[in-house]
Amino acid sequence: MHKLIFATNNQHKVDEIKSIPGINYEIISLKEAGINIDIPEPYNTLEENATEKSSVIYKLTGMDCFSEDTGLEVEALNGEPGVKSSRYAGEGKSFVHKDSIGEKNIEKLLFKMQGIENRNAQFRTVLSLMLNGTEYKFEGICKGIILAYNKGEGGFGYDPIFLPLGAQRTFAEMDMEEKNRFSHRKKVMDKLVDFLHNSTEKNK
Ligand code: ITT
Repeated sequence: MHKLIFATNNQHKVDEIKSIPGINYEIISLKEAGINIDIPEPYNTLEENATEKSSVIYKLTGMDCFSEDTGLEVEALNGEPGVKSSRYAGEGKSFVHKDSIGEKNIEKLLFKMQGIENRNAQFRTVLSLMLNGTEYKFEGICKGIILAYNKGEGGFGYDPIFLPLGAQRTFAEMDMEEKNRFSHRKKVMDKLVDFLHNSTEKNK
């Protein structure tokens, strides 16, 4: 099976993507590839950071790979925390919402949104694929609203305060299969899978 490195250090992202059925590629995390680096996200856009992450891993390995950068964009806050989602309340990682940084990010966001009626928000994921040395980009969006309090114990990041449009439960109350019915990450992966399928067919 064709191998594809997923350039992330966030195990939750890896688990979510591996839980999607029917991907005809062997997805290998950085950890599984034996690569232990903290890839910088130096830019002010999800697009540039996604490119940075996949390019770093491509240069290091020469292998086909992809990365994604995700932000929670809140309408009433002009798109904040956006590209700063993982470090909204300060530097550090927020892989698990139970981490103190993850909790602090949520606290800061809920504080900023006190008294704000417009709770509209979206998760936006930009995926950068490096295939045979060429980059391709894809986007996935999940719209929803920000609750005024945490609800649910699962997931990671901002999952406990995000209620997707059309859902009755927050992402943190869903198992992965249910989250995949709504999520930005699943939508962008569907585009990636279609693209890979079409490019494999063309090369036959
Ligand atoms: P990598 O860069 O190693 O992939 P990361 O966690 O730093 O991991 P991002 O910069 O893309 O990844 O993510 C920014 C933050 O957005 C992330 O740390 C979470 O706090 C939040 N986030 C991303 N996807 C999320 C999701 O599906 N549910 C809830 N929060 C999410």
